Amino acid sequence: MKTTPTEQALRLGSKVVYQIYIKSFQDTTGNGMGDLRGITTRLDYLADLGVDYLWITPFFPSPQNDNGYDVSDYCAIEPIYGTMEDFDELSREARARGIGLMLDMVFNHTSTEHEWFKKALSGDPKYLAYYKFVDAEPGATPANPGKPPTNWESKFGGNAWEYVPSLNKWYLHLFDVTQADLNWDNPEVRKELSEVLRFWRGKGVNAFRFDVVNLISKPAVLEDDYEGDGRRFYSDGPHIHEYLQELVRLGDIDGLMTVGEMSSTSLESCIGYSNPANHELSMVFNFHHLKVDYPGGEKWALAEPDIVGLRNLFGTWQERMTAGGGWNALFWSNHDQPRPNSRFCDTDHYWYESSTMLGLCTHLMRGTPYIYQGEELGQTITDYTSIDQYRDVESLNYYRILQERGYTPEEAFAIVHARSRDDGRTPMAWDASEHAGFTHGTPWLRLVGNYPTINAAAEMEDPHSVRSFFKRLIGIRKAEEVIQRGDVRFLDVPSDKVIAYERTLGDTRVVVQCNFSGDEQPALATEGSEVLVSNYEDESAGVLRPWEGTARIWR
Ligand code: TEU
Repeated sequence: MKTTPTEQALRLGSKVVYQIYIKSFQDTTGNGMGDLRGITTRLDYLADLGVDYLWITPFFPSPQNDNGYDVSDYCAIEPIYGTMEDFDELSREARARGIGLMLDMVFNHTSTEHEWFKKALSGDPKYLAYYKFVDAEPGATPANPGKPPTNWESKFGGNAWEYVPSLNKWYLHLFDVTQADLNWDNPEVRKELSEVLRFWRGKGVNAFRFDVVNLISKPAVLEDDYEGDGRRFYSDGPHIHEYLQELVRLGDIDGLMTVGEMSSTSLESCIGYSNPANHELSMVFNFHHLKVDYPGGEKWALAEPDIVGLRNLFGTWQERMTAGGGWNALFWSNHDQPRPNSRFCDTDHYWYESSTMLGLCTHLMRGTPYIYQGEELGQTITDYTSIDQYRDVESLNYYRILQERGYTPEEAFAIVHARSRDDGRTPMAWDASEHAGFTHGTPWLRLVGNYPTINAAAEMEDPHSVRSFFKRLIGIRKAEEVIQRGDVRFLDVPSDKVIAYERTLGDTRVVVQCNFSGDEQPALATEGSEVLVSNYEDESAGVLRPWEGTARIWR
């Protein structure tokens, strides 16, 4: 079946996805970690918000070294998160409310606790061929294993290869040492993974998110990278489109709602992944816009965000993905990113304006918006004061690595504080009671101290809250075809702190203007229009006020 670009927009452009980081969403057992039943108890809250799909981060058996992104069995439930019956109940109850579940498939790697890896470690050739094992250098011994196969760096710090003395081989791990990369060049691996999709399909699952899926196709020749950390060799790798098409075909998921997480990707590749004619994925996450505050591309250093760069990235991706028939996932936030209101705006002085302007900025673009739990409440980054309050493996590694690079403990802490993945992973703030209604036990990760005011219960009652604003944004997407499928064009603006774009469909035109500063900025003329949505109550011609986000419509 051929899908035309308009059908694509009709199918995807009216949907909104809500991301649940299960460990931090709602605990029902008192173990301090969220669980599947916790999600079920909060379905009415999510239905009220108006979202269509819940992307739930991995809840499969896992040693939890990377909070579930180290999967040891793809077709079962991790006991801390519940049982298969809990999953079935959640699935049923969600469907009864018109909400679909989007499962998170971590197919680039497995946990080293997975059966397949254990069999590989025992020397079974079938399973050795499931992973990226490479013989040690000639003459290598366990006491002196020599150099790793390449100088590639793990995304969590250190070399990406681990030596196994009993085998005299190295295996590749682009992430933690307990996350071994699968060998997608092996057709049996590809078949196994498509069976996983069929298993969950059989349980009625109709949406999937694929973790770092553009890293699955490694180059045939392994070589050192003298220009970078190795990513240019394996990102959007040689057989990536072929493998994705096969996975979609064998897993029988063509036409379902799917999104691929694309690490250090290119626009051309993303058109390929998401153009319906290719039968790969519905849409893509790319992260270029979330690096505008990385000086020289370095995550572990601090800088002010480059708003002109941000505008150019949004503009290029919006316009060129549209022209190429691709489709964008729209997002600021997920479980790997610090909360964007704290990161890009000023939550000390303009918390409401900051949190709502960001939402308005992406929700009216062309694509499918994603809301990360707590974003709709304006939750902020942590107020942690000490490294032992952090849990994330990457944060703890880099706290050490930064000091090895010569930073003082205080400097290293300041960087981790601003950059940690735990900044977005603190428990969901449900109400003002102890532990914010998240757990009766001890939360696995400390809550942010502002939850007595920033929480769901308080914001549900207030028609002017951040949550009410997000609910309105979702309502506008549902109501306005111009937002669902209109064309998009970025506009020239007389300020380097403003991002503006227009959406058009027939005679309808929407102009969105966002002020990324705490100062007044000049606004574009908008005669003859009316306000579609704004984070300021009254109108003010000619200027954008601090952190103002306003959309105006001509009908
Ligand atoms: O993330 C992939 C990824 O590239 C980023 O998380 C990156 O590692 C991070 O920003 C480093 O600065 C996905 C998942 O979202 C993440 O939670 C997992 O840890 C990772 O894959 C491995 O599965």
